[in-house]
Amino acid sequence: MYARPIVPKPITLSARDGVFTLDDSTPLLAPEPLADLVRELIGPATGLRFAPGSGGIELEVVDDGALGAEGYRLAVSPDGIRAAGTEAGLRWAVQTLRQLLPVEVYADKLVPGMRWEVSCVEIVDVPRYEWRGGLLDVARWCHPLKFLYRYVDLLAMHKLNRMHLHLTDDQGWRFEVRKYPKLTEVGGWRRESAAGHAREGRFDGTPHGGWYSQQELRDLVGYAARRGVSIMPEIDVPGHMEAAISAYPWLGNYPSRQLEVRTSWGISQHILNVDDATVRFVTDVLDEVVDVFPFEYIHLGGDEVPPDEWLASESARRRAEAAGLSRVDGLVGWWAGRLAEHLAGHGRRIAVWDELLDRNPPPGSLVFAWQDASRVAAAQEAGFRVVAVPQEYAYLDWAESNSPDEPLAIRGTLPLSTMYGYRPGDVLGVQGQVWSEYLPTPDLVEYRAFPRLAAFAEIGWAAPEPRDLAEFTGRLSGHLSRLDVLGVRYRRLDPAGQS
Ligand code: TNX
Repeated sequence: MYARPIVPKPITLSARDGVFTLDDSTPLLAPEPLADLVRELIGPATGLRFAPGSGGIELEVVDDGALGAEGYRLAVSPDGIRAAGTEAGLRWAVQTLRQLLPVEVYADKLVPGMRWEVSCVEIVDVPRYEWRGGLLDVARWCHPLKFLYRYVDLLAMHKLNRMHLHLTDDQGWRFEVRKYPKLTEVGGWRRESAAGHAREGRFDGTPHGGWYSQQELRDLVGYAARRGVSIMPEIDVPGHMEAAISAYPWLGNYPSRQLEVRTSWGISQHILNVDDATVRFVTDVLDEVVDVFPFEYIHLGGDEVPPDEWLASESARRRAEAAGLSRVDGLVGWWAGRLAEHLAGHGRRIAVWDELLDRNPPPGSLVFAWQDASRVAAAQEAGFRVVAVPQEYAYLDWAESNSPDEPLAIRGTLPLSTMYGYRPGDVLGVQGQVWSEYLPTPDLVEYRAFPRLAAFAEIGWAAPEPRDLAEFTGRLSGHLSRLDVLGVRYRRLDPAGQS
């Protein structure tokens, strides 16, 4: 095996004799956004300045059909380092180059006395799946903005190219909406609940909340884009909306009732009503969302919508009838259709959870199949593009084991070995999901996400066959020393044979 472990595994890698050593005289030839990326990713630890010039590191943008949109070639010889690919592909080449260097390159400040040596190698690498994502739920707990940046870095390090930001839920609204300031002023805060903190013993009764300004998110989007990560925002409707209804009670089915931002987990019964004013409200919100997030897809949720309030509502019944629906729960599809039409006017498409499959989703929707693997197949059969996130393989909020030492989790168990064994088939891609009910702190998020997200990243990038768990965990244990340098609070690997 090659001396330095690469995760996700390159499609082809041939070791060659010799080494190339980066030093202060190593020049860099690359178009500007990429030259900056090299300096940002390799500069701080090495202290190298990479003066412009040829004969050192050379990154060349080429249009080579065999490499596709994100593939790259990378050759390290005693004479220098050459990479070729699209701009997107070359970003991944830089990530691979970083993994070819000593792990200390991941330090955020100068590591003195190092020899920045790279063994010679030839790599040709093309991802298997177009969508390789990570969902982060910032609604249940408002994770610090700084951590969102760190998560972007961790995604990019694993060649994951999509960040799905779950921005709204029953327990909190995190996206600043200028037209409706109470969404964050009221909907962004909840009375603290013991849920999720109970076992850690840190419940102190103080309210929890927070939100991100549009400018903060715009900056995050730009930072992520420079690293090859597109951010897809999710505004989850018409269920999971208790925080919004608490801020503006007229959005709900009992406008005279003042709700509270939900303080416990689980699914709220309180959902949006189907009035024109409420549709208008959501389209107003989406107008601000598209202004911040340039990504083609906006995720509109559609999961777990209890129909009880609509069943009891005269206007919902009339709306369903007018839309030709035999049951009120079909209104979930009606909602998606109205909003998809609105977003089409902005040149955007919608993504939805797989519950929509039974509710006539708008054609062209991207379906996130989460309930189980059979829903992945169902979405494909129904002719939709699919991102496979079946919970039994993709839910990083599940505990890895049933050991009593495991921090409290919503469900379990999902060991690394199971995750690594997932074969998504012919889908658009895969995504690891971090729901954060029981993950109130960045440390806990990291504990649950790593190293399982590295396994999922490898499925998304390489989908290696045969799936050799021992080979992977061998490579992974070397990779973990990079996470050590970064200070990631990952879960230690189980002793061999026990995962
Ligand atoms: C189901 S996945 C949910 C989330 C929860 C998650 C917990 C999905 C579309 N809905 O609201 O956080 O389970 O695992």
